[in-house]
Amino acid sequence: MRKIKTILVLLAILCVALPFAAATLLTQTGASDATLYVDPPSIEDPAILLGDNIVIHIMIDSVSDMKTCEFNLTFSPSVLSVLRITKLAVQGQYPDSKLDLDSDNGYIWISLVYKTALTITTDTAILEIEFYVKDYGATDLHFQSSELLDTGGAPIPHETRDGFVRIILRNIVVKQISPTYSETYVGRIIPINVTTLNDGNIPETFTVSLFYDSTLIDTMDAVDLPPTENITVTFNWDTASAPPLMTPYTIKAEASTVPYEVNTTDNTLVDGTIKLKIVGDVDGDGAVDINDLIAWDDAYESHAGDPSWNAQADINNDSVVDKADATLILDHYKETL
Ligand SMILES: [Ca+2]
Ligand SMILES: [Ca+2]
Ligand SMILES: [Ca+2]
Repeated sequence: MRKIKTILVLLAILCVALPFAAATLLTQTGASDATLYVDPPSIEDPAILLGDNIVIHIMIDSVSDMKTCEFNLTFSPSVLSVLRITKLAVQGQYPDSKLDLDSDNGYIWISLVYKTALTITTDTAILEIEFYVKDYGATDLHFQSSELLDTGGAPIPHETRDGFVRIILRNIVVKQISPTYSETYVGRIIPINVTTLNDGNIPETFTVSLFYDSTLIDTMDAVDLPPTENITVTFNWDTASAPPLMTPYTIKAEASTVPYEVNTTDNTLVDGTIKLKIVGDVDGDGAVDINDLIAWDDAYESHAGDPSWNAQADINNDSVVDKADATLILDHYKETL
C-alpha cells in the first residue's frame, strides 16, 4: 500500500513536471531559432574592382524580448576597410549604440540597446555596413563574439551566420615559349613548350594557341588551372606545310582571355624564332652546295655531344653524322631558295 502511494506521488510530480519540461524545451527550441547573420551570405562578383564599395546588412531573425544586441565582427584588413556603419530603424526605433571600429586590425565591435525590447519574427536588417575594396583576396565577415540580452539582462540563445567576400582577380599570363630548335629542316616536327600562368585567385579554364608568324599551329586547352599555378603544354609543329625561308619564323603564343580579366596584354607572347631551311642546307645560306658537304665532312662520324658535333649536319636527325646524311644533301644538291 505504501509503495502504491509512493508511485502515485511520483506520477503526480511527473504529471506536473513534464509539461514544464516540455514547455522549457519548446522555449529553448524557439529561442535557438534566433539568428544574427550577414546578408548576403557571400559576395563573389567578378565585376567588383579595387576601389569599389560593397554594402552588407547585419540581420536578425526570430528573437523575442531583445533589449541588447552586441557583437564583434572581424574581417581581413588587407582586403576591406570600413567606410560607413549606419544604424537602421527597427519597428520605428533607432538604438543607442557604442562602437569600436578598427579598420587596421579588421574588426567592428558594436553594442545596440533598444529602448523598447524587440520581438522580431521575420528577417530584419538592423545595421548597414559599407566596405571599401582595398585588395584582391577573400575574407570571412565573422562573428567572433555576439550577445543578445533580454529585458532582464539574460542572454538569449542564438545562432550566428558569417558572411564571405571574395574580391576576384582573373588574369592569365603566357610566361614562356621554348622551341626545341632555332633552325631546322623543313618537314621536321618541332616540339614547342608553352608555359602559361594563372595569375588570378580562382581556377581558370582557357585555351592556348600557338602561331608561326600569323599562321595557327594548334590550340590546346587548360582546364581548371588552380590560382598561381603554371601549366606547360607541348605543341608539335609539323613544318611540312611551311615553306623554307631565309627569314626565321616568329613564334607567338596566345592565351584566350577570361571574363573580367585585369590585363589582356600579357595573354600574348612573341618569343623565339625558328629558321626553316631546305633539306641539306647545313650552313643555312639558302643553297645546297659544296659548302654544305664540307660542313658535313667536318662533323663526319660525330655523335651528339662530341666536340666535332654539328646538329645541322645530322640531316636525318638520328644523332649521328654519317653517310645517310650526305645522301640527303646530295638528294637536294643545287636547290636554292
Ligand atoms: Ca592576362
Ligand atoms: Ca648552304
Ligand atoms: Ca644522321
